[in-house]
Amino acid sequence: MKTMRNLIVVAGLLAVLFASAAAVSTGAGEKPPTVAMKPDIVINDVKVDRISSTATADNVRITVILLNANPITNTGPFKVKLEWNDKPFAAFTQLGSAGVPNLVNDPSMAAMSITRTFDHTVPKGKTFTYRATADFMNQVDEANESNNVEIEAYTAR
Ligand SMILES: [Ca+2]
Ligand SMILES: [Ca+2]
Repeated sequence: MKTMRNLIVVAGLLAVLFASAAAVSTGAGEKPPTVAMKPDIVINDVKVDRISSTATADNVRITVILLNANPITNTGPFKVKLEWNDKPFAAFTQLGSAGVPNLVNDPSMAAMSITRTFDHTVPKGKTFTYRATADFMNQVDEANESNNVEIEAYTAR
């Protein structure tokens, strides 16, 4: 009995599928259906600039510049995080995260990037490495998920 009901449900779904396929193919003269392109969040640059300094440390501002590399796509909301460590191969500690509401790539508009900044203090004589990761919560399904991390080091002298 249950199997019969499942069969009826499957048949119904197939009928809907065929109906929508027919609706697409009757669009004579229209453009062929295009596959929706996925967006691609890219970290364009990570910069570390000294904004002030004391006898013992530099106060730095880390600037993360984000782009969407794929034309005619939107990312929707996602987050970027910034982490740091104070020696090579040491574990990273999260400094902060920031939200981005949307990254549009519209070729008819000027190139659009979004910048997020984080402030930190580096003791004199230390080299800190900063690692930015875009979409670290995997909110956006992208054409390329392997280009979302960028690293930049800073030495306080
Ligand atoms: Ca990406
Ligand atoms: Ca992603």
